[in-house]
Amino acid sequence: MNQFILQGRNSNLIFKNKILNASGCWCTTKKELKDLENSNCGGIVSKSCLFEKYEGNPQPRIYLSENVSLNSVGLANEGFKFYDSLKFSKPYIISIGVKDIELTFQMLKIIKHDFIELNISCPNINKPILGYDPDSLDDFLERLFLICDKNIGLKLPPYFDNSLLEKIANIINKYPLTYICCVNGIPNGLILDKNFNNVIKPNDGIGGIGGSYIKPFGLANVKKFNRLVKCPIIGCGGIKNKKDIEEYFSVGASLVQIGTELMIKGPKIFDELF
Ligand code: RRO
Repeated sequence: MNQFILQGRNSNLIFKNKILNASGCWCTTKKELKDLENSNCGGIVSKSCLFEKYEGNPQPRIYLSENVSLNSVGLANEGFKFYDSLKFSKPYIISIGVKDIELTFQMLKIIKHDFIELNISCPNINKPILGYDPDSLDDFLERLFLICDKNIGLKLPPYFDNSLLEKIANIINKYPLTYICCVNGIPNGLILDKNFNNVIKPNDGIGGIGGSYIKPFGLANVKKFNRLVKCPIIGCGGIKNKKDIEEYFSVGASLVQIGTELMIKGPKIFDELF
């Protein structure tokens, strides 16, 4: 049985299989989200949204290749009310981009949907990444759980320093989080073409790195967090095939998300994976 039940604080999500899209991949427009509904993915995560619709960074802003991707989309999204208005025939999680803390609290007060993934790891917002700042993250979560009874997952950045990872794990254990998802893209990557030109336009060509290159970091982060936190973990980073998925399950992931490979192959990728 491939089913997984994600236990929330007052309701559960029942996934028919354990493979979801990664937020940001094939999940910004209504058509893309419908494509996911009609595919063999077990659940849907929306593009990280902000209070208002936002067009994001100039194009080209995504580079895809067999083993590595680079993006600086810059939180292009339709605004949180759009994502909150949609209903699907499979589990649906709305991702919120935590860019401005006060606006995030406002969204959480208004939003009706019950399962939220808070993205505290966007590599492209030109602000400190909240997931790399344990004191600010602790303050944020303390405030959040005073006002919010929703089911909250956290999308984490990849950690490269053990003491920081352990501090973050201790903070996670202080709060009734529904899950964590490890990992978002690695920030501050640069890829040049054969003429030494940037392959994406925004931010001097610099953005978040995904794809196979980051799988070793995703796996290690899941393995370490699995030894330290109480909540379930969604594994993400560089998954291309069933073996990659089994690797994430073997180090403690309960569910997985597919990013770069979904962007390359489209939602038919789920037919190969599930
Ligand atoms: O929109 C983006 O540029 C973006 C986001 Br919010 C994120 O979380 N991760 C990423 O690679 N790109």
